[in-house]
Amino acid sequence: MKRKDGQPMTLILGVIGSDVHIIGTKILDFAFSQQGFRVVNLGIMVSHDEFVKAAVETAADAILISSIYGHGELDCRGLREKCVEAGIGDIPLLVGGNLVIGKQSWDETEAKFKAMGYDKVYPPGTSTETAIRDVKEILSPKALEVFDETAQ
Ligand code: B12
Repeated sequence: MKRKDGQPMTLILGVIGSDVHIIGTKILDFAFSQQGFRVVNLGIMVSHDEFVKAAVETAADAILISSIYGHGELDCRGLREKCVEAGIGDIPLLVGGNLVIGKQSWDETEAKFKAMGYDKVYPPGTSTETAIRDVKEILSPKALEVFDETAQ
């Protein structure tokens, strides 16, 4: 997916906090790259500052955060504020994985993360197709090509 200037849309991807579960982000990296996105995969144990620095340096179009080990609420709190401080306050923030420990009400979890400034919040087991569809939709106003809902 390309920007209006012809450059590929850039996504920052990483596993936040002290979390080492890397497999999901490897799959997301592959799937988004296949769709023509430029993926800057920061790997595991990524701090707020690392996400923000990478986004600023690459003029990224969105940040995709993965949190699998259950401490997502603690780890994700404050990232939006860091983005604002760095002058990229309006960058789309998408977060997914296993955001909380055990089985808690999804509606409550989603509401908590939205209140923290996340644009999209994904439940466990979200497919790459869903993630790609949403990112294309969110970024379609900045895109060169017309967003095609049927495209994978
Ligand atoms: C493999 C594994 C490990 C490995 C990780 C190896 C590695 N380097 O990746 C090891 C053994 C290290 C490990 C350690 C731990 N683990 Co572990 N682990 C797993 C396991 C078995 C599989 C995870 C996995 O790879 N899934 C496959 C990938 C493809 O799925 P995924 O990560 O969910 O990602 C997909 C989607 O969720 C989505 N997605 C993910 N992120 C995002 C982000 C966005 C924006 C979007 C759109 C989509 C998206 O896209 C992916 C593709 O579809 C799960 C149980 C399970 N069956 O899921 C437990 C599990 C994740 N682990 C768990 C726990 C508790 C731990 C430990 C805390 C255990 C401990 N007490 O030490 C530690 C944490 C260590 C740490 N600091 O991170 C819990 C988490 C509980 C919770 N959140 O409620 C789980 C669920 C096991 C359980 N049932 O209790 N673990």
